[in-house]
Amino acid sequence: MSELVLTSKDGEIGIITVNNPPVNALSPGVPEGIAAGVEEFGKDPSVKAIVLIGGGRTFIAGADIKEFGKMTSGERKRGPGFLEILDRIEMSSKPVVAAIHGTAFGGGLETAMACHYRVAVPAAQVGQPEVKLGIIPGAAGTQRLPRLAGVAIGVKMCADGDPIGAAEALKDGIIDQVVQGDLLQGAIAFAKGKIGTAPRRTRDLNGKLGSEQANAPIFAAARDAARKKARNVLAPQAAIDAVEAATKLPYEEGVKREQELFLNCLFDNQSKALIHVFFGEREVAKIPDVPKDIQMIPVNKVGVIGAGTMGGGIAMVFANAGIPVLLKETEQAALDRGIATIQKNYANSVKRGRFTQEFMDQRMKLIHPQLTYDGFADLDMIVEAVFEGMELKKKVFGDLDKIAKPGAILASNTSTLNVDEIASATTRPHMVIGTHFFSPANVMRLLELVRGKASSKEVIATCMALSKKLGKVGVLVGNCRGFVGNRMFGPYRREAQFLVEEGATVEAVDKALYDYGMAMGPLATGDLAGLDVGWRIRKEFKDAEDKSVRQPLLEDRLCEMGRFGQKTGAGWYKYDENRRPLHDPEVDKVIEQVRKEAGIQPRHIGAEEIVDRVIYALVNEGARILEQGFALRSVDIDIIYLNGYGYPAYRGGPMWYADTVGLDKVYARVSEFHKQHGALWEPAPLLARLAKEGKKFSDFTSSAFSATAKGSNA
Ligand code: T1G
Repeated sequence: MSELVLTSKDGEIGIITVNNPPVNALSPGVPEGIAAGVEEFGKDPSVKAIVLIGGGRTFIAGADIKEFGKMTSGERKRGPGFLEILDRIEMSSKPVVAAIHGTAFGGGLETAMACHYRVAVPAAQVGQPEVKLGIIPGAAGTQRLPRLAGVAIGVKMCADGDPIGAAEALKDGIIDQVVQGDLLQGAIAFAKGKIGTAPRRTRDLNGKLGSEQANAPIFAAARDAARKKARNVLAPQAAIDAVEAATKLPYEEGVKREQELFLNCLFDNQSKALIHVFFGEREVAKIPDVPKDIQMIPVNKVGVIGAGTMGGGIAMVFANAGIPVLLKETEQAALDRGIATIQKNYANSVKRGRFTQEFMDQRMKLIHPQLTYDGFADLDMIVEAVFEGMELKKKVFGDLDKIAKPGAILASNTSTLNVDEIASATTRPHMVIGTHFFSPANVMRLLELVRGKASSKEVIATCMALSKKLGKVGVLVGNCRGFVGNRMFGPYRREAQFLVEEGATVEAVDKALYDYGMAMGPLATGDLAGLDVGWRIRKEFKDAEDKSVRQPLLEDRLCEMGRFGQKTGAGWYKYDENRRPLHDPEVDKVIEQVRKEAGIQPRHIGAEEIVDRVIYALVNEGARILEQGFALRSVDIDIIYLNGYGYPAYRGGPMWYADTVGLDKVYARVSEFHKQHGALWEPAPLLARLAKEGKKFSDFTSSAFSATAKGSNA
């Protein structure tokens, strides 16, 4: 028996233990080991029943995702042998009980459902998260789950991919018992109770499959919901088709249909992109020059300076993680406004069933509003979230330097300003770091951590780990203007404006990017965030502007008219009382005026050019950021754009997308734009080099991750 799967006996009970840390993935040798264990115990007359359990921290967390990339389309015809192995478990003449702790996900839950019974500890979770990887359950999960839990729950779990807890799984019929206390002993006791009984095979349980008439509205609603929640994404629709097949076809034929749908998804670019994202979200946590075992700074008490939109949201983030927060403002009115907004946000979540009232009350108790620095000397970390002005931020950091205890982390939520300059206002720049949250901070998953030239490795490691605890994806970036996300967003929105100046309509630009998969078009996004934010920053950096380079004209013109977007009821669009964007002829007049002044002859611009201009502007700037060392890897940029800027995950991120298109094609298109539109489109040297070498951005790792600003974007 391989070391990946161990067998042992407890009286008449045979025990099969999966031993493949960290998550007992079904790596090669694991399914085979389980099947060998069932066979061994099948032949052993002293064994009357079998328990399958996971060693370490979890039951089986699914197929080994690393193996997917190795599958060739040749395997398309054969399909993995995993199904047969599950059939052997199900056909065992002796009862097989799955004992679940941690996560029974994907192939893990499918293995458990091939067993005759399932017991779990209260904290266990079960789920079919395959759609999050752009695939569907591929080992009869879409056939066995609706047989256990019914069609509605089966289709929801397979199409959403969200896990459920043990109590809910018991209620839904997925598991048979919640074991209090020791799992293995509980499972053995349960198995003993099944000795001598006929194995209950899930494939034979057709009672919950409903009728075509009863199921039709369920599938229609599921398809509708998936179209809204996962626009343009294949897998959820395929998962629904597979569960529907379970209700219409005999078991074996349903499994065949599932296989077809599974392999279609597996060999599609969407799943490659989503698997890139899965590993990417884990890769970004690894900082090459920060040792894994470095001493972390305990963060148990935090302070937030500023109770505005960002400060209030950041306070909620810490409170939601159970960390008490001192929230400081300068004036009572501002503090009251901040607290009122926090209460409103929590109340909305309670109304939408995301939180209980009790959870809200507990969280509100963790947020302590105040007008003084009382208690700040005792805090482990302080996050400054005041108005985006250098002088004010330096004043605050100067104050904190005198108040905070020596080992406290001093963080700034600046979204554009130089972190080293902010740190220079203290005597402890090694304890200073940028923690750039995204609005609304209590919702957006991204946390851009800005490494100052002096930020210590302990501070970096602590904040990277803390971001996971806060439910965020922390990405470490260098300290250049706009860091990574906003620095790339500049060219992205610049091109959107230029396209309108050159002849495209506002709606056409936004529709092209929306159809491409962006959560919202670039111009509508500007209206949502507030056009004045960028306008004020442009005015602050006006003197540094290179006059020889073309600048977008329209948004400044709209701002001069007081059209800041949704917050003023008008920007690129005008908004009705429900904040729905409407076409505004006033904007057409502004566009016409600007074209006339700039001598631009409008022309027809198709969606393809719009997407290429806007997305390749992102990619080209991303390439500069990589070669200048302000991002460690191209995947870091991808994860930033997916979690902070509404970039579609099924396209993997802007850098992954460029790799998928092929850098030779991207470089050719960028060079074309360079000829047509001048210096702004000069191809990044890294793009040119990788294209010539036939390489990808994912082949490039920044050797010199530089914290300090250098290169053309200093
Ligand atoms: N395959 C390979 N590696 C995996 C893995 C998997 N399924 N799951 C986790 N890892 C690695 C991960 O990359 C990381 O590596 C380490 O384990 C710890 O993970 C046939 C086809 C289980 C909830 O989608 O959701 O089954 O970075 O940091 O936060 O129908 O991992 O340390 O080198 O995430 O405690 C379906 C995916 C597969 C579950 C644990 N299963 N995993 O979270 O640890 S498709 C999934 C997770 C399938 C069948 C189909 C989470 C977790 P490294 P971690 P964690």
